[in-house]
Amino acid sequence: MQHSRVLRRAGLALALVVAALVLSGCDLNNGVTRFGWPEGVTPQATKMRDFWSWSVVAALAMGVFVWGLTFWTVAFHRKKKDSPEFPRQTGYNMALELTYTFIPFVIISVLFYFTVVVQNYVNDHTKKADVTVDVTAFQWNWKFGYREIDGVNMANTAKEAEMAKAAEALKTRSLTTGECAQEELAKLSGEALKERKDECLRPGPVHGKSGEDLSYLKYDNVETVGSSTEVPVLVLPIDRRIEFHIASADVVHSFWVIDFLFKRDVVPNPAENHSDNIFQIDKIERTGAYVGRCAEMCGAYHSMMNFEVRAVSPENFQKYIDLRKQGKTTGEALAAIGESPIATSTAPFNTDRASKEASGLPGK
Ligand SMILES: [Cu+2]
Repeated sequence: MQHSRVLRRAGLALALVVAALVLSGCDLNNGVTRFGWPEGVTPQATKMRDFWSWSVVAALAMGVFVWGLTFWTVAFHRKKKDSPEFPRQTGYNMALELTYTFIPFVIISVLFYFTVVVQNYVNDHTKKADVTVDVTAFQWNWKFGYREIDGVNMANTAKEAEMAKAAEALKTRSLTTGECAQEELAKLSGEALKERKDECLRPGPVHGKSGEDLSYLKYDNVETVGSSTEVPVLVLPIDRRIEFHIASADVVHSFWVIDFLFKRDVVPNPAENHSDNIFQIDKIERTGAYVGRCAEMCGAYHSMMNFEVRAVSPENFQKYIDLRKQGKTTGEALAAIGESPIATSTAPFNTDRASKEASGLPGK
């Protein structure tokens, strides 16, 4: 019969596509089967990219099957031209209906399973990192600091103690200090005095803490801060496990390195906001300059919050850190290890809002 032949051919075509993929060693890392995604430079990125590719392949296979059935039905089960009869109706076929309820359930379960497996891998940060980096986002730039390198603590404990002390002062801000000075209160009376006193003693908005309390932010001895004229460059070694601790000094930002195929929201007060602000990458696989961006609309200059990850050899990284410890700037230390002292993957944008010129794009 004619339609069984068509079906057989469709099945054969599908089998060929699957066989081609399996025979190619299931390596979907090529321009076609990445389906628009970049290659990625971390093992985490590779896992996510493979998952994406296989999801699209599965969706396409399912799509071809469904399109096949649709066209088969349209072509071979039409009302015949010279027959007054409808084709045989197959509604309320219990077995068929149970089957096409069951199949999507299986598809969702499989996708869910692999989503959880990949997600758990990407979110895991239980292993000991070689380099721990503090990332602080603020309107509108980034600060990067090295907290720990090969077990050596590099936190700026003096600065952090100072911030903690300032926070303590905010907590105990009472009728005798700051905006609730006695002199001010002495001028008030009755309802106004009561109101002002209430205001002074009211717990802060962040779980009772003051909104001005920034003691959750991290400070390190070696830091790189971006400005509107300089794109901050975060220098990292290849082949080392890196751990990122991210926090915002103001509104919600998002840390996004395109070649890591990863981004995560950077929020203020991560603990109070129940945000897991730590993540790891097993390693960066290749040296190079990788552009980073803020991926959460965070105000007027959001689009200019760019940074760069510069991946260098572990030896050069050690030299870079030693130079930074000796007081060299990021640019000077980069130049000393034979790297470009300024970002190469992106450039500072023109912050003049009245300017009509496009700028800041590499090659412009
Ligand atoms: Cu931002």
